[in-house]
Amino acid sequence: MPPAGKKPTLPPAGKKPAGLPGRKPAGPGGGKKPSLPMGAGGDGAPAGLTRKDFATDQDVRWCPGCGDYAILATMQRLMPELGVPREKTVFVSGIGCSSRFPYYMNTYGLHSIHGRAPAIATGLKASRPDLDVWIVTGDGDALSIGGNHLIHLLRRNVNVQLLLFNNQIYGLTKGQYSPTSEQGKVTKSTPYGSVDHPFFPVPLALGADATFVARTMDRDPKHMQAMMRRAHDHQGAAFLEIYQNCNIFNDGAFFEFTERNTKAHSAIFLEHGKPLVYDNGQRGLRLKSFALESIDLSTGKWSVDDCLVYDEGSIELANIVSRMSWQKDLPRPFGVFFREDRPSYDELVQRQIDDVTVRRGEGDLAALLNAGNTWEI
Ligand SMILES: Cc1ncc(C[n+]2csc(CCOP(=O)(O)OP(=O)(O)O)c2C)c(N)n1
Ligand code: SF4
Ligand SMILES: [Mg+2]
Repeated sequence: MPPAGKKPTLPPAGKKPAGLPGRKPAGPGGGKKPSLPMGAGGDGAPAGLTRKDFATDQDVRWCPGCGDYAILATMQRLMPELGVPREKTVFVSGIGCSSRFPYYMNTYGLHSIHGRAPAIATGLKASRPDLDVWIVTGDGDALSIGGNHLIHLLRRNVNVQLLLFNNQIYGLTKGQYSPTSEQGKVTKSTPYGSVDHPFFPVPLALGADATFVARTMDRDPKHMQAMMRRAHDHQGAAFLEIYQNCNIFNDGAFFEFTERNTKAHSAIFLEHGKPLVYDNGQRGLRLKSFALESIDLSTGKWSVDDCLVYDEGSIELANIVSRMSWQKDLPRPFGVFFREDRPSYDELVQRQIDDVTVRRGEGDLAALLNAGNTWEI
């Protein structure tokens, strides 16, 4: 956590609500945003809200310079554009610096239990599908104590957006290594270097059958906003990893990919239907057997036509490209790795309730509780 007593300045200015709880059967196939009545979210948002309407009167308790500010500012700028009323928007977080996010959003929010934001958000979305639910979590919160809950949220395809602020460290508890810290990381809890093999969140999300998987960075607000919007537009669990600088306990963890002097040749931006080109058009990636190879486009030997054209609907490509994170000689990918349509958990729950109600009539909870064997104590 930031040094006590500091009041950093406010950050610079800057879905998909599914069907209402009213038992609307959800059709198979997913991918379609149900239209809502005015006032129910989406098209019902009051016009004229600005970024300031989404800021709160709370003192922001992040360290000055923390990457969390840029993420907050980007979200506050995006919110009016999404057009979802504040009272229909909920931010659910776990525990960590990142998880303080709901205090700073003028919407509903739950600063919940360590690692359990996905479980709480699942219950919320299943019982109130009209709400637009965002999860904010950190690499420790989501992948250590909450690893189990994360993978089940993704495989179930709960219709929420999950933002994983990855700073490769436990910030709140003052700098212990996390599941995304690199091997050999020296921290107070690993004074001789961590021996753990790290997780890469993107391949993990793909392995859990997430239907939307993307990565962005705190230092590129334009890209970050575009990815947040894509996550929001997706019907189903949208997983967005955000590289976030913790300037106190892990400063510069991602500078190679985010800073002007190295970004062009260290980062590549995936775009559906476009060739994989980076380094200001000087280099590209081609598929060689089951792996990617970096090719020099400046010598005349190779051209853009030799580069792989990205297809975000291909799980095979997504798996190959996500594994590039392990290869030092290849750039780090950002953008949407994968997207597919699949009915969401909350849709299926509602559909099942509808089906059973048609066949058996409205349920009677009191009768259910008193059915079968009961005991008086
Ligand atoms: C049950 C429980 N175990 C451990 C902790 C201590 N703890 C608080 S936050 C945290 C990790 C936070 O790391 P991360 O999720 O990466 O968030 P960051 O602070 O880096 O944003 C830990 C271990 C706790 N609060 N509760
Ligand atoms: S993530 Fe790091 S820089 Fe940000 S508030 Fe926490 S300790 Fe401070
Ligand atoms: Mg962290």
